[in-house]
Amino acid sequence: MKLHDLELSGNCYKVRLFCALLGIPVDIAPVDFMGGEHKTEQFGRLNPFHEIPVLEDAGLVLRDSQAILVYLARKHGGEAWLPTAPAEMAEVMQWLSTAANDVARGPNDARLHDKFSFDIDVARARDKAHRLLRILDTHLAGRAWLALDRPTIADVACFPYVALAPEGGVPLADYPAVRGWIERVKALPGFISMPGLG
Ligand SMILES: N[C@@H](CCC(=O)N[C@@H](CS)C(=O)NCC(=O)O)C(=O)O
Repeated sequence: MKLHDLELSGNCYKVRLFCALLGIPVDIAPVDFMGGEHKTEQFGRLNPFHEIPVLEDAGLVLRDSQAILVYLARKHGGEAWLPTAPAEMAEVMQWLSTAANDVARGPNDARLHDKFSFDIDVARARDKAHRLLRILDTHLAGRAWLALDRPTIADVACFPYVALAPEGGVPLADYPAVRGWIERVKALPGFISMPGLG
């Protein structure tokens, strides 16, 4: 199994982290992101959206970190990380949508602006980040995990850019339940870190 990867990407880290939590090996193929390798025609044959991560597994080529988590959870995680009962599966999936939308357009965009100089309306991204963090903090006030009563890929999908929010000028000081959740994720057996997580 091969992951086309960038160490500083939270979307790629999501996949590395989940492989570590599952205890499955993955070969890392670093992409020269700053050199524009992902924009080449050759990379476009792997992912026509020209984005990382991309996972290759026995002839299968998968783009999008959420889709990759779904694949790995169902292939290697049994019912633990993504159960198949309709309501339970949907409860996890709604947080994958949150990761792809609210997390991406909030804390992720703010970090892209501050850390990688992307041309993004950073005030708007920070507003969205704080709106998301208020919702998460309320949600997590009376529970340990985002979905169900245990860690699932909902937590893995949302974790990186929420935990990295301070790198985009979005402090977590006002969100104690979110900080408690971050510590719980960091305490999971097999957890690995990435630059910026402290
Ligand atoms: N929905 C995709 C988004 C992936 C994405 O935006 N990746 C970034 C790196 S973190 C990228 O490759 N951006 C391409 C670019 O900025 O040119 C996912 O979750 O994997």
